[in-house]
Amino acid sequence: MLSVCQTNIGKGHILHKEKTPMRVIFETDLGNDVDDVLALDMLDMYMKEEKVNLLAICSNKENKYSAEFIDIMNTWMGHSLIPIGIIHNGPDCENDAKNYAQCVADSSVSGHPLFLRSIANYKLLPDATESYRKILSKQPDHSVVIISTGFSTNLARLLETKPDKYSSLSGRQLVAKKVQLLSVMAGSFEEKSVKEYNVVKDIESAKKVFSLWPTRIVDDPFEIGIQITYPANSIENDFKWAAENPVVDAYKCYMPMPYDRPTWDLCAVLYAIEPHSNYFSISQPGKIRVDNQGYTHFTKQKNGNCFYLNVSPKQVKRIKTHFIQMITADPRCIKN
Ligand SMILES: [Ca+2]
Repeated sequence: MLSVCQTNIGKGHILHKEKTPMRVIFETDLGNDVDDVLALDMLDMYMKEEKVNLLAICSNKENKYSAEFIDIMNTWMGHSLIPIGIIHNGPDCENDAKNYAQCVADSSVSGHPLFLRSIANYKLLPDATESYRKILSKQPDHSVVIISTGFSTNLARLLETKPDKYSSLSGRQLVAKKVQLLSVMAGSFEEKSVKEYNVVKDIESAKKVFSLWPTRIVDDPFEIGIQITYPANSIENDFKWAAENPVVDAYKCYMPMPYDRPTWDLCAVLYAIEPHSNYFSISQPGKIRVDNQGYTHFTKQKNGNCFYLNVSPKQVKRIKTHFIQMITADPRCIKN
């Protein structure tokens, strides 16, 4: 074991443990862009460090391979008990990208699946809105961080839920009571704004979340992740410690190699888990509005609950180094 882990010791990736792991729910459209996989990998590494208690992973990509890939990752990382929630009647994103999740799920050797699973039937997984209500109702007040790296559909539906067997509170009241932060990859606030994918796929839900969310929102906009790319040469050279790795296989399957991919979703994870490490700077408080075309608008407001991230060239460099260290670390070698 020592010889396996020596490769990571020299990397300067010394990870400190928070007193109590942060309670996190990961909301993802995993199966569209591959940065969700790297973001999930980061969360798994934070779990290994006992910095994060990943309460659930909810998919807003309506495709069975999304949940199946999450199960493969959880199983591979030794986190097979993390609950998974799925979406029904979600936005149509079936043909938006090459489904690397299916590609990895279909990998086999001599007729046997290459990666193990822990769940037998993905259709029986609970709806994400039910998962949220069930899990949030059991958490201490103002303790949960939600990281959203996909569409807003599940979160908008959660806000509209009614009292049920899990809680006498409405969805909005439950979020106000239990959630401390929504770290969300969405939108753009540059002068030359772009219609960002996560917003335009479900504009009505994005409108609802940004206007009705009752706690703090920190937005990781399009222009952050596009400045910080994950290097193809890391995918090709830094994973000698695992011959078969769902993260590497997903990356290689998503687009023809070599390519460097923006780290949009990883930035939402990094801010959420390490908000005081100065990886980013943060805007003044304000409100975020989504218009009918899917553009996002930020207006400063003294008591606003919304903020957005910025990065300097120096921070870009530091974040990129940190991402590579985290993603390439052998999970067997993480010390608490
Ligand atoms: Ca995503």
